[in-house]
Amino acid sequence: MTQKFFSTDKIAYKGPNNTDPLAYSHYNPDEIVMGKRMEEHLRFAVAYWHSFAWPGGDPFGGKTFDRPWFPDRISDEMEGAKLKADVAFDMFTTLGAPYFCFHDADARPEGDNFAQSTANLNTIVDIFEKKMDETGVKLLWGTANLFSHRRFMSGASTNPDPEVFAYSAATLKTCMDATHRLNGENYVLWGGREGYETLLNTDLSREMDQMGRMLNMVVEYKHKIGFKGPILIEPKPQEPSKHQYDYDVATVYGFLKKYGLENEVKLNLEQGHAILAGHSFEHEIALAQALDVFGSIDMNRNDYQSGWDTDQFPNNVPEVALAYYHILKGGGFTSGGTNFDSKLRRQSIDADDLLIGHIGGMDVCARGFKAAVAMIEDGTMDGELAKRYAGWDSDHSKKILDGKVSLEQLENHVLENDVNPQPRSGRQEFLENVVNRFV
Ligand code: XUL
Ligand code: CO
Repeated sequence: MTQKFFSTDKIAYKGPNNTDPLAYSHYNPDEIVMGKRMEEHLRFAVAYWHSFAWPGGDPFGGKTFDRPWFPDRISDEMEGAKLKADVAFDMFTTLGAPYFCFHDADARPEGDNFAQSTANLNTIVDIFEKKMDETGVKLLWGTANLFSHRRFMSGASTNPDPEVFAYSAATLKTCMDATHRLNGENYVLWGGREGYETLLNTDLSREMDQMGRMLNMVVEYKHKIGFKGPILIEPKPQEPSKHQYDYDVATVYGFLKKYGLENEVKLNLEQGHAILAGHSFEHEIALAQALDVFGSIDMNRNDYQSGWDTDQFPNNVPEVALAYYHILKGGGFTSGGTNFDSKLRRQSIDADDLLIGHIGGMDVCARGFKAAVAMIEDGTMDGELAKRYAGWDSDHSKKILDGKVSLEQLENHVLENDVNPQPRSGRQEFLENVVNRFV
């Protein structure tokens, strides 16, 4: 790179009294928490698309970001893609972000045909490989963009045209190959157009079968190439489609069961998507854990008034704290991590705004995480939960759950013991006040 893009090349931790906008106040990667470095707990990742490929447009206006790698600034698109990779890795190392995530379409220019697009991708993957070696930055996950190009407007695997299914399968294969080559720790599928606008033109049952078949092919290929990380589905209820098939955790789990994939596929949960589906983020996390399909997270919030997916950096510590509380209770991340699927507001046009957005996100996550650790170490909340369900630990109760007791036997039990249960307080306010001690 001839000219530096950012004004600094190192974001340091300066502690909670810090006022330097280009330093961390709470994220201290080397701090040992619960026996592990904070960096290893949180496993932060930068999203290539929002930071480097998104031009800042909205439905009423075009690009606001003036980046030297955009096509109106550099005529050779491949040169632009290389410059973009330079700046991206410069940002990862400046932030000290251990991971990044990318779609094929964020990283390489679209070719005139499939073969050329793949060749472009592989050229950039060569560059990524070299830069990852040099910097130690790792790939949290790779994914295919099967939603932006007009060929995918009626869906990828759920398209009425089997040739679009084939094109999508071919694209998925190239992206899985790229992810495997770069030692990606997960592979993500977000079904951006896997849904419908109107049932008047949609055969829902057929489309679900197509999607189930594609996912099975992805799993078969993963095993064939020896990719060790999990395949992750990212649920979202709507946007861009009016209705998306991967609505939320419960819906995706039902889908996985129907197509025999519940032991093969896990989930990448996004905070903003949970809210769009009418859930809290911790609900989606706890449910995925209960169903044994929790994988990774995209930690970006929505604007709660506007009602769409605004992909903002997180800034609500109490919300983030409850998310990490559940993640930690489930044992923490294994292959997953904290990806910022976050973009700047379109008026934040300075290069350093990209650093500042990520610094804020990482600091908010670190604060929430530390609060979650304190809640766990304090133990009041867990203790309350244990007390609330203590009755289920008796031998009699265990027999019920083990299927050894019938309705008639329970009727006898109630009659013989004159059972007359008395309600007990759920103590929600008490528990909320406990949480408030830590956030
Ligand atoms: C879209 C979204 C995607 C996925 C990856 O809402 O979250 O960026 O994370 O395709
Ligand atoms: Co996402």
